[in-house]
Amino acid sequence: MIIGALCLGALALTPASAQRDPLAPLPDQPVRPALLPRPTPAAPVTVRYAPTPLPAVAQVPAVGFDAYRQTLAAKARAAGVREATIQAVVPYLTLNSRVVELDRAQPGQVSNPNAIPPFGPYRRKHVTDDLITRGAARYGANYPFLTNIERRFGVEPLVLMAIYGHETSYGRVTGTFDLPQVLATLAYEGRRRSFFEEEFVASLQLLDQGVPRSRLRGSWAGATGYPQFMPSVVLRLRTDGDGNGTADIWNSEADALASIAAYLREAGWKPNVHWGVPVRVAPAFNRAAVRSAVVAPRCPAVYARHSRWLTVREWRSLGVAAIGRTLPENELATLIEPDGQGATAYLLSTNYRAILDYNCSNFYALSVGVLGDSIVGG
Ligand SMILES: [Ca+2]
Repeated sequence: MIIGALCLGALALTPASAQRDPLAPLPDQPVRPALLPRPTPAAPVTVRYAPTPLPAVAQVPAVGFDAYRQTLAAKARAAGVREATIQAVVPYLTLNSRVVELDRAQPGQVSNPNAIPPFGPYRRKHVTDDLITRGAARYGANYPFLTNIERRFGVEPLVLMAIYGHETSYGRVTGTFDLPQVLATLAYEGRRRSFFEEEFVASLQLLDQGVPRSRLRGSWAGATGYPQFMPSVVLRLRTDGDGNGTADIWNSEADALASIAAYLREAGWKPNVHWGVPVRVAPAFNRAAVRSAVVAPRCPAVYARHSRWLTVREWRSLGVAAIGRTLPENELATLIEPDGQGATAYLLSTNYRAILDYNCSNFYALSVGVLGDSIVGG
């Protein structure tokens, strides 16, 4: 039942951020430019190389885009966007070839589990001393506010701070791409057309609500503000955290943190349960006995790395021992071993899945949890 409820919840939600493609099972594999052949120093100078063909990226034909603008305008009109807003934006839309290039460089599905990279290098890149130190300073300085947010939304504040740190380095890196342009480009490119068309219309609805065009900036994939929300998520969940009467996720940390809390609550966050805990797995542990037979309807490659659900008590009886923090004895948890057998593993509570709703990547969600733990001292 719990699994079913969680899956339905996941289906109902728009991921907060599309910066790392929710379709891709693992994030942040560095996108490396193709290596051009070079002569070694000893090679004769007469060696010639055929020119490297340009990749197919950035070659989306612009000829159809003029007509496609009218499609976007019609969709905006159908959604009730003001005509003045449509006329101020749609005629001036252009294709952004850099966005197409970045989108096509996204990692694909991992078909060979042996090719799954370990978590360690990603963790070292995303759970840095700098992020921990700055997160801890903010956490301490805003503790009364964060306690208030926890009372209001039931979400543990360390996770809010960690998402804020992971997404934008606490507001330092929020992206400079023009949202209507990148959303129109990604919709036109067509890989996920209906998703990006809806987000494009949502960006116009934000303009209708009085958000200045200059503020509608973000990542190449259309995520904006301190929490890196997609426009439809901004429309639905932006929250006034500091009580000044406006919900400004672009300039107010309090509003951003409250908005992240609103997102996680909607994604099914259960109060007073930690996201997960690091564990040691006994060497003789029978992994086949805890394998999950469920295929998740959303990002199945991500969920395929989780075991089936057992209570924390059952896990302990199988020799899975918490290192430090613990989860409640009767809480259900799944096991993940992101660095393979013999390395630190994690028992993940149902709340871990709320973080996956924010961004469907195990590396993302684990590093958010580990960063949050580090911010509060372990
Ligand atoms: Ca506010």
